[in-house]
Amino acid sequence: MRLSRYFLPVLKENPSEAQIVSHRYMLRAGMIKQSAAGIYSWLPLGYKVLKNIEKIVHEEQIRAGHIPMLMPTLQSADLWRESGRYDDYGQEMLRISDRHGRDMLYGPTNEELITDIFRSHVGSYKDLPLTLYHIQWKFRDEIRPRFGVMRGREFLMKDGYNFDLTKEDALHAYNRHLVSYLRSYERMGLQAIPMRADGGPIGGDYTHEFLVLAETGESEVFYDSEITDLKFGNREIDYDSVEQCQAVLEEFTSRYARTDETHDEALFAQVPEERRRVARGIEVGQIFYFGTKYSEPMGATVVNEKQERVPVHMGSHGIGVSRLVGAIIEASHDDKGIIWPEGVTPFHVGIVNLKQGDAEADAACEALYKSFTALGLEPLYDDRSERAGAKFATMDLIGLPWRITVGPRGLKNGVVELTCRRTGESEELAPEMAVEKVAGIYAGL
Ligand code: 5CA
Repeated sequence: MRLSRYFLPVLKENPSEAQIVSHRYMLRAGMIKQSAAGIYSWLPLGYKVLKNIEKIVHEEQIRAGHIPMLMPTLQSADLWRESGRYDDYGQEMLRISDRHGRDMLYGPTNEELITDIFRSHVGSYKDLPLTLYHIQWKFRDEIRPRFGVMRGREFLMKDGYNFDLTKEDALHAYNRHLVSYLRSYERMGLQAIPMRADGGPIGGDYTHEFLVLAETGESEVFYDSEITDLKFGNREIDYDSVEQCQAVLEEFTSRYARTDETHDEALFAQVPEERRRVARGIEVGQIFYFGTKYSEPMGATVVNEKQERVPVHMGSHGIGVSRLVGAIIEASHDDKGIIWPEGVTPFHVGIVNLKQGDAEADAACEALYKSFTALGLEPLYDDRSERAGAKFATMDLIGLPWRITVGPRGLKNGVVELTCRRTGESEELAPEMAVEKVAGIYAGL
């Protein structure tokens, strides 16, 4: 993409409404624009990051054997009356009526809708296990939408639902989700720690939240510092193996880590004092096992091997896709702007032409642009006739992990400058070598 033809409405001033750094940088980098309280348009740069996060989530869910689909945003109130949640959900639910006076709602989550789909089409234990998921917009009429996309009213969520014959099978599905979530967050450059939590309006008493540690996080968390040394890394895992998934769950959940809702002072006191941490975190996902809470009242049953009709065991599993954009910025920025992890960056590399209009510099930038594109990478080429300082400031703000600076002086010596956004370190090297180095980094992801 050439910056002269892109839509990147960068703001010079700090927007006064933004209280935290991610909100400030998302507005300043032209990623989002508020349309109403807690409701945003995703401008091209923000949209690209959102799509990159979605792609990682899809890839990891499919790897775990979960099946993608799509359910609507608007739902009929009748299904929610069956589960009893139409009254229970309270004012967070946006209630609408259509022209025939039928009660509708903008879905805050999808347990009822998916249970209805399941009961309409599945009747035998032979069709289990089954996990269906989608990535769809949700609406929760939060009393205090704030911090930009972190606590929105309309937000994008991945929500997955497992259907199993027995509690044991459903717990395997739970563990599978835990593993796939660890992998997903790490691919986004994040450490998200599973912590025992509370079921809230979704229900169930077996649930973990995934928290990214950040001072601006809304949740208070208590944990054993040893947990921050754990990495999932590139290990191979067989998602069908009950033992392997269980072992990962045990590894990542055996140390003390809880949100304030489930915090237990007496248990926490057993952690050696020097390892006890009290901090804040951003909840980027939550997994639940709730047994037959929805299947029983809604009649989602299957016939088992003994020809008995039994309600299925279920769980639901969410990732805050749009919230993650903010969470990643909270975890990865400096005073100049965002620092995107390679896994989610909107463009792979920035090209800064120090002297637009100089025949040699222009040609060298065009050649770099072509080389990256031919390798399947997306460069953002700043081809505007701006001062070098302004170009650098924009690149630093939007946070591409790698920048190549091209100028007549370097070209005379046959070199360009490659700069790492995270460390600020630069090196001079031949243009082909710069391309090779950047391509190598992305090939290793
Ligand atoms: N049905 C279950 C799991 S599929 C569910 O709704 N879980 S949840 O309530 O925990 O939401 C899942 C994730 O969505 C949360 O972990 C959080 O990351 C994100 N989320 C929840 N509320 C908001 C909000 N108001 N703004 C942005 N993201 C949100």
